[in-house]
Amino acid sequence: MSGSADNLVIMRSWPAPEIVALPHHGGPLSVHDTATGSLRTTAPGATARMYVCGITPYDAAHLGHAFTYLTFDLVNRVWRDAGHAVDYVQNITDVDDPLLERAADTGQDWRELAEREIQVFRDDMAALRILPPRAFVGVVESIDLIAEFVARLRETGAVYEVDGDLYFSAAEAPGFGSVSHLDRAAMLELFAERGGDPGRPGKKDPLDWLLWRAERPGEPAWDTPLGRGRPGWHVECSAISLRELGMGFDLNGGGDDLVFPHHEMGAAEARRATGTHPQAQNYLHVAMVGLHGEKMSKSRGNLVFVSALRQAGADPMAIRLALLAHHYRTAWEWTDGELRAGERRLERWRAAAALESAPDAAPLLARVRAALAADLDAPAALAAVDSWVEAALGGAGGDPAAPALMRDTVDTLLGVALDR
Ligand code: 5CA
Ligand code: ZN
Repeated sequence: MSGSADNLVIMRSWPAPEIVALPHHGGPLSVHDTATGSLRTTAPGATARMYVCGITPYDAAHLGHAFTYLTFDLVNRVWRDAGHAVDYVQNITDVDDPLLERAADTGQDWRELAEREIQVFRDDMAALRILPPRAFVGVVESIDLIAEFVARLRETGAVYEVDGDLYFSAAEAPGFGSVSHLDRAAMLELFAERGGDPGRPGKKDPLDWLLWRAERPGEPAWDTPLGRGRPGWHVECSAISLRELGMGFDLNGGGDDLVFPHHEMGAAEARRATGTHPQAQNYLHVAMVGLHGEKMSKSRGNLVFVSALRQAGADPMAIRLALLAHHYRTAWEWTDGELRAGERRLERWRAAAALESAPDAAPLLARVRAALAADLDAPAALAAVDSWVEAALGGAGGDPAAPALMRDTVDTLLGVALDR
């Protein structure tokens, strides 16, 4: 396998849904920041900068993924509504062990597998009306960038070699623990569970992590100044976010399975490489969606796919409403009842939006804005719309402009289009 230019595919993201401007502006967004363990008001400049960890494309996109990307979509919408531009970057882990293993197990070419799943993901994101990132960046197209970043880390003296592979020394990681605040025993446990190799002989510390994997027979590898090989996992996100957004960007996030080791190790890399910190002002993590009592995960195979629901005829807006019924910090379980509840809600909202007149929707806009600004309380926003809808369908109000303002509010802030 070679790293020649013919496999350099610059990733496209997906088509953007239209955003309608609402009257006036919403207020600043507060979110629960993992690193400080507190509710913090985000304070972006004219352009808010957000990085979100993207998929490993061997099975995309299940409802857990959708819940995570929807959460950051709310961040995006609330910031825009508050008057900021948003510079949003997302990676794609399009070369990594789990993808290569799946390809090998199923006798597929790993590139074709990734390409196909990335396209399913794009289609799902577009159907769910998730705003696309400005930069949707794959690892395969970023090999040189990542190798340069690893070389830069090596120059700082934080890197050593084990049988040709390069490791970051946890002892040289400035501020290690400042994202997750876990004790060492918990770190060791999670590291073993989530792709780490605490037991590998030759490491100085079990927590030291892989930056660069030298070529193995049958595995993809690229020629770089580090030798032939491929990047480790965490370093892709620190290198890509640093190039695209710099240091101190406004929000770094993903599902809460990424707090440790992924975001801890990535933050340490960025800090060591640049000598500055923080990598991000806030770290936001989304609680896990489960199915049948366990986290929905590709390795467990207990998945419900957005694409399968869509193929079975589910309205993507009902799926979106089903997800919005949950707060991002509360783990929950998917059931068929979730989708049915989303469908019922969508029906009622559409009926109310189609009325000739309804109760003034300006207070509704204010309530939805306030709910989302307060740690993205989507369930509270839905409850506000529900009560307006109930009044409207009950015949209250005589404002002919109200249905349009309600539609725009729901469309722009919640991303739910009510036209059929
Ligand atoms: N490629 C890496 C990140 S660099 C990765 O974690 N890929 S993933 O495909 O496993 O997950 C993609 C995103 O969905 C991550 O942010 C992950 O934290 C999130 N995620 C995965 N499973 C769930 C779940 N069951 N519920 C909520 N979010 C999830
Ligand atoms: Zn990541």
